[in-house]
Amino acid sequence: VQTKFAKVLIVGEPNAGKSTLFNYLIGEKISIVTHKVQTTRNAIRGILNHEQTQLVFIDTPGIFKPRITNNLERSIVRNATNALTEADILCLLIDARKPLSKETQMIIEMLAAKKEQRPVIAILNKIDAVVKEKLISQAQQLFTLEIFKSIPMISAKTGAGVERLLVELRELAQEGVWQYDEDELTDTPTRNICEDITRSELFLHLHSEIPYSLTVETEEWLTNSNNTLNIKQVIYIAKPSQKKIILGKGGNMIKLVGSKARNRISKFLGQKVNLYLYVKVKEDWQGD
Ligand SMILES: Nc1nc2c(ncn2[C@@H]2O[C@H](COP(=O)(O)OP(=O)(O)OP(=O)(O)O)[C@@H](O)[C@H]2O)c(=O)[nH]1
Ligand SMILES: [Mg+2]
Repeated sequence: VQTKFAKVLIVGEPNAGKSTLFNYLIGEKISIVTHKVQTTRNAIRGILNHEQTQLVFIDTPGIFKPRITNNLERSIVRNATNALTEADILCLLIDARKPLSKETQMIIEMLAAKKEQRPVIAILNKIDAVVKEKLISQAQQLFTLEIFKSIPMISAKTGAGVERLLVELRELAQEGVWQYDEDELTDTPTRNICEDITRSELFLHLHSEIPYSLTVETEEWLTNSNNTLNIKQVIYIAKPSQKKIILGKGGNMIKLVGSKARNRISKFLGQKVNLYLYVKVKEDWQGD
């Protein structure tokens, strides 16, 4: 049987629901989701096989206009735009609840330049939270741009419309060899996914700007004799003054984040886990 293969890029403004869609498609919570913008930092690949077709989805950081002075913001956006050249099919995810944003319009301009080389699709997301009339006028507005091959409407949260989208993507896939093994789910290392789980708990529990400037790294990953996995992660912060906030009163915050993250990591790995979190100052990591 002739196999088919396509890399499908998911781009869009921050908070459009890209990682939610990605996880729904892959059937695993590989990419972290929060209600805050700029959750995803690196492009992450997930593989979905169906009959003879292999689709590789690439979840990217939301694209926005970075502040020139902010190296982290610039590298986040670069991680997304670099991925544009790698894909066979480009999907722009749009939050249909609101009018087309500046960011989305900026991305549409980037995609317009690519539409001769590969199909570009505009996906209206969050239809579970929008009235029908609004959806139709949004779709019309996008249609008149003459850039998009189609304008499917979905809810990444409920899964509505996603199966139809998949049928279309499989039809667009070209004949070619599969680039990943049949049983492979992602090429992102497991420990990076676990670092992201901890980072997302910090995002969820810290009500401040700090999560945007921190990073999580694995320092130790060891299975002990009781078959329990010991993981040591370091939370790198930009300023010494942030340490107090991350630790919380009497260590409350770090304990809460640690126990939530441990449960999720343990569930993800299907294994008992001891998670040890350390906070360290790394003055200039944003410039790395
Ligand atoms: N109602 C509704 N909410 C959604 C839907 N899809 C995503 N969301 C919510 O939108 C928020 C952002 O979702 P993410 O998947 O993290 O968005 P993202 O585009 O990956 O964001 P960045 O990584 O920051 O660019 C979360 O609170 C999701 O639960 C949807 O179809 N309907
Ligand atoms: Mg994301």
